[in-house]
Amino acid sequence: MFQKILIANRGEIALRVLRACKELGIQTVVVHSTADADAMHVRLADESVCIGPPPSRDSYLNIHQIVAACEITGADAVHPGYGFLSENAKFADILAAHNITFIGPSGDHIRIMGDKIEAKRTAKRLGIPVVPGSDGAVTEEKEARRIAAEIGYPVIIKASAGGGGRGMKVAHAEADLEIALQTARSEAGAAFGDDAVYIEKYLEKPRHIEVQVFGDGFGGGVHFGERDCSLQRRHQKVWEEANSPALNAEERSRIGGICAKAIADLGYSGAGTIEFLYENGEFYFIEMNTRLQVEHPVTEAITGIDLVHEQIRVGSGGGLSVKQEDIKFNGHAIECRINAEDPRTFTPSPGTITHFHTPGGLGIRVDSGVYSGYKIPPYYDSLIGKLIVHGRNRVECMMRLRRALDEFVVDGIKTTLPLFRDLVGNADIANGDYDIHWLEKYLAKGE
Ligand code: MV4
Repeated sequence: MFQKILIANRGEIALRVLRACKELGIQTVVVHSTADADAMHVRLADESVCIGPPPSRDSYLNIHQIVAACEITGADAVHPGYGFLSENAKFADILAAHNITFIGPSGDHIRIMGDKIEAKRTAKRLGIPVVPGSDGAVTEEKEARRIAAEIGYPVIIKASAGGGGRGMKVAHAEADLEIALQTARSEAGAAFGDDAVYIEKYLEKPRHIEVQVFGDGFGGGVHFGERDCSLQRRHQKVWEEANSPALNAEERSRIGGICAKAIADLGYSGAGTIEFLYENGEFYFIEMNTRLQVEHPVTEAITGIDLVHEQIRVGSGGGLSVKQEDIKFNGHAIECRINAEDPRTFTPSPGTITHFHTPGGLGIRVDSGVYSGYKIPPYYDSLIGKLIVHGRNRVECMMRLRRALDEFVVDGIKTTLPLFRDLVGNADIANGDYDIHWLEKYLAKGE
């Protein structure tokens, strides 16, 4: 097991990882920018190293400063959290070259999944159902026309170096195709320095369902069920749940089994998320994330398993603490992302939190790095906490969530709490009847 882990992140996820390290008796080092000197994770860590000025590229993204902090403190592993360097293959390779364990998959696996064309080709080879479309990059309009005619309109053109919704263009008919292809290619070239694009059938009303997987580091793979993350705004998840209201146990175990086997065959190590679009009872792979995700607590709530403990165990070569047959899905969990933003316009609202009171009681978890008197710096993303609620079934979970939202107090700044108080009272949400476009339509109506 590791003696000392350096946490290369900030905010609620730095605290989340720190808690797991403490429970496992592992010493903790955190790195922070000058803007985060008063952050909770800095106060609670055994050691902290200031690695630079506020902009991320000069601190949380500065690989050399982080490696230096490892050397100075004698950390034997790095947990990258999510965002920042968590899916940076070069960072994983550099740490390995310094004999420091990157708690995550190999640089090569990160690289494959970062290239969306390569990721899709790999998924298909491993027996994962993918969205119909081109086999690789498409450059010529003629070829694009042939593929689109074959799969049928509408089609979507995506940047291979994109992901997470960046660099996509929809063509509803052949007349739109040329412009869609040209703009997608030039935007991809400008944004990512790589103009490779691919074509897929455009699914009009899917849900976003993702499967939590783990490779044990010895060629084994398991799945921890799925999360439904269909409620998004501008490709930012807002509300996530496990299980998906759309799946039954048989569908869960079928797609989960396919993903677990693929992860084993790939020789993948650590936590991963296989993202699907789900429409008319069918799953279509879109991307794979090679990190721990923001929404991992809903999976923890229904399985009772600490996924960060598992990451650390696997990273240190100790394998998983559970086999597939030990992973049971118990009840229902929902996560609300509480952002320091205007609940209608989503404009960031940094500043001082004058009063912070979190709900409690059975089935309630709040992951947050903020406290009364804390000043939110304006340099980073606006997530200030997550409310995760568990119940024996979805109805109980929703009742408990409504109560927890009533108790939650965040004064001094604007937050997205009022949005969630509206959503828990909505009939479509109560019925689990929503797709990836539901939230944007709801917000556009201005109800
Ligand atoms: C799609 C799609 C429809 N058809 N691909 C957006 C983020 C990126 N991960 C993939 N995305 C989409 N890919 C096909 N073939 C619709 C989206 C999409 C979306 C997906 C998940 C959650 C919210 C979304 C919002 C708009 C579009």
